[in-house]
Amino acid sequence: MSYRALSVEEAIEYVKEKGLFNRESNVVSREIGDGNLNLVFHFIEQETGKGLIVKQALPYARVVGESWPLTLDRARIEAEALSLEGKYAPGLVPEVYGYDEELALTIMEDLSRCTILRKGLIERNRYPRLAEDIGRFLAHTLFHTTDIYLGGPEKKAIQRQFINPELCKITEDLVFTDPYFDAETNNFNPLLREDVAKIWQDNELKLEVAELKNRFYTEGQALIHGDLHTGSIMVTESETKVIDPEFAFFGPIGFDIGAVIANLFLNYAAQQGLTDQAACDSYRGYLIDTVKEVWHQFEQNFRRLWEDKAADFFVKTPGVLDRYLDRIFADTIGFAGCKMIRRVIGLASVADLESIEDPAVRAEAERLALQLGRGLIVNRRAFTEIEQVTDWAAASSSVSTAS
Ligand code: SR1
Ligand code: MG
Repeated sequence: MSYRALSVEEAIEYVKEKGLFNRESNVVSREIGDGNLNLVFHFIEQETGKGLIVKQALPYARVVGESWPLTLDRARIEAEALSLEGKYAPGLVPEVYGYDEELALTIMEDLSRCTILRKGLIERNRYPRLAEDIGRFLAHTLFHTTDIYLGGPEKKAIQRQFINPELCKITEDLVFTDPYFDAETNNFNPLLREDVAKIWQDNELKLEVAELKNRFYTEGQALIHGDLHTGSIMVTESETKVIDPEFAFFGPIGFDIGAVIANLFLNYAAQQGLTDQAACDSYRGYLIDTVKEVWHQFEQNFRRLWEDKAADFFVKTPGVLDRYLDRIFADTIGFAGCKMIRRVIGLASVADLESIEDPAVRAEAERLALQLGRGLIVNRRAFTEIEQVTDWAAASSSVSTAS
């Protein structure tokens, strides 16, 4: 079948034809995609309750429409990345049952028992497994795709599979460029005009963003997920699943860790909308603890993997691992800052902030997000421990609340 975007009826026909359900079964489907790019079909077989997901790439960015064409190859990248991630972090990604190159679709495990983490955080839920699972996911998927583990030639053979120029370009533009000038795609709260204009004039900040952008361009350190915000994580009380690696490519490790931390801090900033101060403080405490724990879990797992499995000539040289991790830490903090600023100024905001109805209250939360984002970027080399970062964030937000 040559490519066409499936209707719900065609999708049901497709999964039956593939033998995923009996032809006679009563299969009900809904298109549930709420992301920026793709169609997502959810199927339920009425007789058995068996569920299934089919994710189909559209030949354009759904959030903008057909005027923004986009490669279908991202469906292949996603299917192949899920398979590698599943190998190194078993249980932490959905199971893939099939990939159809012509239709640019992936057939995968139904995760409807899980909640999108962003939604769960907006509802102020707490997830006991989250930090440990995400730290493990990061360490295992990233370590096992470095040169340090694979060796140069094998790493490059895999890297070839994940050349992803169009999706990288989206990040280069939307994260590292457009928020720093009056780009047409930007979309920010009009009450922030003065704050945003200040950022456009802020050469100290732009110098640092230029450096981080250059690291994103050039640091092919490991196979990164590439879009690991809280909409790409699904959770229950007892499990965590990372979805949607269509932006995957060989990039800087800190970009993935920074994405997780940025999105926890964005929710932290969005608590500004809460009138119940005790509830705000308590949930912020939980978010801060999660930020710290994600980093610690990543670092502990990564150190263990390095000690057990690293193969490079220099791995036992004293100081090499510490220096490698220091670099990842500074990248993490800087990229987290970039990812916060883009969600306030650029295209594709986040529901944590958007769901604050009063524009003036929302502006307060967005100002805090900008202030934290800027601080993370320009101070990233001065921070040496995650506790310094979270203490600084907590102190900045209490000043911002008081003023
Ligand atoms: C046009 S795509 C906009 C954003 O959605 C994705 O989730 C990525 O974050 C991208 O930057
Ligand atoms: Mg996505």
